[in-house]
Amino acid sequence: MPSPQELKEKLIAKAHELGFVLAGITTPDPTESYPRFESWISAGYHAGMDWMASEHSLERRNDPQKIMPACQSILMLGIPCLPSRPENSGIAAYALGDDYHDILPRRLEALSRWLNEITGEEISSRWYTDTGPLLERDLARRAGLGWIGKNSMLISPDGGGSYFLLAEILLGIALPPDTPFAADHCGSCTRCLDACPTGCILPGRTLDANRCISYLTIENKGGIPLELRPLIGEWQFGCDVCQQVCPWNRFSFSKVDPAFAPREGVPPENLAAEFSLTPQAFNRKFKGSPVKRARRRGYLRNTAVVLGNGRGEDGIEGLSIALIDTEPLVRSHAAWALGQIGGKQAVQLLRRALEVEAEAEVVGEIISALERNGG
Ligand code: B12
Ligand code: SF4
Ligand code: SF4
Repeated sequence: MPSPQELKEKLIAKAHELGFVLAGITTPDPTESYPRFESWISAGYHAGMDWMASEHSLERRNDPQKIMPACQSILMLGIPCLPSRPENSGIAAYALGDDYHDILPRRLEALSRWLNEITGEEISSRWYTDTGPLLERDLARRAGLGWIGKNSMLISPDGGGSYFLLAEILLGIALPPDTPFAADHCGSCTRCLDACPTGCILPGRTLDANRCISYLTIENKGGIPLELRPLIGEWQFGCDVCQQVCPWNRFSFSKVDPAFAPREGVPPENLAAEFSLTPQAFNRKFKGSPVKRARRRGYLRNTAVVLGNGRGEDGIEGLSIALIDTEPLVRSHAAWALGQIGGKQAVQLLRRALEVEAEAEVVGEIISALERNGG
């Protein structure tokens, strides 16, 4: 069996081979920044993500050994996700290609299997990416991968910036930990704070999810608050503004994993045509894509908001289909969007919809859209 140091070097080399450009080891000690997380939850900044505040999740998030008592070290990994696609595509960079929640676990499993082979032992392991009750950014900082920027992203100084995703393997073997990242390379820069469309970035390197476009367009299952809709601009799924403006992202990783290459039709060339997606067609199109997380109704809700913000008359035809969608959420946001576009044709469609609409919430949106256009 190789020495712990040799084993660590080999493990990290293998992780690089599997596409994890960033790799480091940390201890399974409780995360020092947990009190920050707790006060974030107490302030309600997690918005509708109730799963984050559950007693069970809180207890485990503080202490990795509560998840795996045999854990002796944690391998923290980062994989670049910025495909070579022009920015401002309306869909966040990480969501243009295949879903990392599907791709990465296979690689984490392969890495664990490889470790067993090379040591000749059954080393206990548990792997996660995103969905585990772990404070991934702080663990990554502790494993030396980078610092936490003012936009709350984990940023790598090694030419990587922040366009990468995190994953980890809890290991039942002690490996020498890396030096935690202590420096703060944000300095006096405030570009992300100045550029965030909704001003949701908080001073403590966290944000208020209630106002974050990423939350509003992905995790939020209900309506988007009226006052925030115009601020969403062109973001149909997720948001990258606070990363696009970050000077550290001028130098992103040169080698991007083929799995994150943009899928066909993402982002769609013709937004208005998306309203014709039946539930089956939506599932087919977004099978294996992160976009499926918004579900059809969330995706079409967002699409309506983007068209409303664009105010182009070419959106009207698609929105007329959205106005008779089976989902009230889609109909209400389509009504809002038509109200934003305005003009004779939009008003006619809204009046006709008012005659047949049965849902009180949608009726309210139609009336308010008509009022904005002179009744
Ligand atoms: C909930 C969640 C969200 C929420 C809330 C985001 C937020 N900033 O809190 C929403 C839906 C808004 C979201 C959005 C996005 N997310 Co998200 N999200 C998560 C999730 C599941 C939990 C994050 C969390 O606990 N938030 C609560 C706050 C309090 O925790 P935190 O941000 O981790 O902050 C901790 C540290 O930063 C630390 N800290 C802060 N300041 C300091 C200072 C010092 C000195 C120290 C020591 C520590 C410290 O304290 C906090 C508590 O530990 C993680 C996965 C995970 N399990 O961790 C992914 C994760 C953070 N998301 C990720 C991504 C990619 C995104 C988006 C870019 C997607 C997009 N393009 O739309 C955006 C980015 C928005 C942003 N600027 O953060 C990646 C981030 C990768 C990276 N390089 O940082 C993660 C790690 C998922 C993954 N496995 O790759 N996300
Ligand atoms: S993801 Fe967008 S809305 Fe959220 S903090 Fe960053 S810039 Fe602001
Ligand atoms: S934009 Fe500036 S302040 Fe914000 S994370 Fe990047 S370097 Fe830090």
